[in-house]
Amino acid sequence: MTRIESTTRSAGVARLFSVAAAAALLLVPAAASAGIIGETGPTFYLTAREGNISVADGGSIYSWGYTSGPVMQLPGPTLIVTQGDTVEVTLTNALPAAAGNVSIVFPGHEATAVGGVPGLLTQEAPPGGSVTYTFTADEPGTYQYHSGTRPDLQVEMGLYGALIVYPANPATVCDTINGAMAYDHPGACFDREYLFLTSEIDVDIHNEAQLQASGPGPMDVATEPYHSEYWLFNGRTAPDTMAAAGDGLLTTQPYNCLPMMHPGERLLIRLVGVGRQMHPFHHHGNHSRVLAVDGRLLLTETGQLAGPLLFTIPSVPGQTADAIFEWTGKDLGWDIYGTVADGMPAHDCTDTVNNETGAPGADGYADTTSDYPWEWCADHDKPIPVTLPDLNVVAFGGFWSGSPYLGNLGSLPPGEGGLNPNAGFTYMWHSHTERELVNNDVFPGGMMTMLIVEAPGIPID
Ligand SMILES: [Cu+2]
Repeated sequence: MTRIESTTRSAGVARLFSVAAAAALLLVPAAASAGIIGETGPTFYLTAREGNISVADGGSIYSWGYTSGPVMQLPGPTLIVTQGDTVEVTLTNALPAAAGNVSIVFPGHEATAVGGVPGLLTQEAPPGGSVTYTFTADEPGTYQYHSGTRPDLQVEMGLYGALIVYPANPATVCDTINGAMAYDHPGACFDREYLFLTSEIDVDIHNEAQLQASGPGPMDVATEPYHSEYWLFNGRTAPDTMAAAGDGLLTTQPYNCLPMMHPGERLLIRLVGVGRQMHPFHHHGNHSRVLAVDGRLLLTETGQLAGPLLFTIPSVPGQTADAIFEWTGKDLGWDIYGTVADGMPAHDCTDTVNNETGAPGADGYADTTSDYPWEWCADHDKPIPVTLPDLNVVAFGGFWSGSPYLGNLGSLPPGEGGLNPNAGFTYMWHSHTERELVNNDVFPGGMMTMLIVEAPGIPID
């Protein structure tokens, strides 16, 4: 057994999904980000365009999307601003004339509009025309934006995106990576943040819109009865969710969805329900503390966090939820870094300070300064409490590193594994409506990804 430094993940991923999607899927090493990829404001120029997205069963689906560039994207750019900003969004309509007008509404914000023509919910951009929306980002939090014109059709087609407002001049000081926080509250400090934008697709609607797109209009596309065949995180179906952000094969779907962390870090989940279906967002590995809903921090009268501790967070259409997820070796019952008897390097479980506060005194965890941080010392040197089966009788999952110990790659038969080159611990994060873990009825797929808990020292950029 060898302790892993770092390596790549590409070849193995293809093998995992070789049944359904390997031919279509060329996964390259995924680059997660401590921050969320998006475009920073406060001024944005978006254009509504048509195009195609790729789904992981090899399909291509006609769609519409907001973009700040020449090619549509799904979802629209994640708009990033700071509390207090006066946000200005100019929207231009480059959709086929048959699609008619298009617009944007910003739930949670009072937007005024200049230009365009009157619509049901707001001023709209007629074909070839523009409209400018302005609002003040009063409160920090996670929000969404989407079309306010025939939203049953235009949101289905892809006209939506996320809006993130970071707190300004916070009183709170966070002892996290970049001192990051989602709200001005100690409970909202985070080390890494990931967007989970949930949506679904009924292909019939997209096909009918494509048929009518070159016609005279106005479009008469039925959106009921609704039967979706695809379910997406951040505009992608699994396993594309785990491919790199900006992957060259997913030109209209720039955002991936591959949460990664080290033990002891605080991961912020920004969950955004943009579709019409509720999705039970189920994250294996631990519970998470819900911080806020629709950009409003949930607090007790005395200012303590009041949100629930959940294992499944409902992703509700039109709603957003923020939650903090943490992972350590606590309560596993065995030494996450392995035992000498198992051939692991000897290591101490040095516990002299409180990892949260830095105050002197043991807190049960290996110190963050040690080479083996956040091990639960009560389980130090305890082997995994099962006898691992012989390699000849194991059915291998692509994420199995060959070893139950963090950062350790074990022996694997040729062609097995490969998805977990740093021997992290992987946990599936997915919709718990399990029929949504397919691409057009082919499993695995859909609204699914993996959290990867990497060993200390393994870079997560
Ligand atoms: Cu599950």
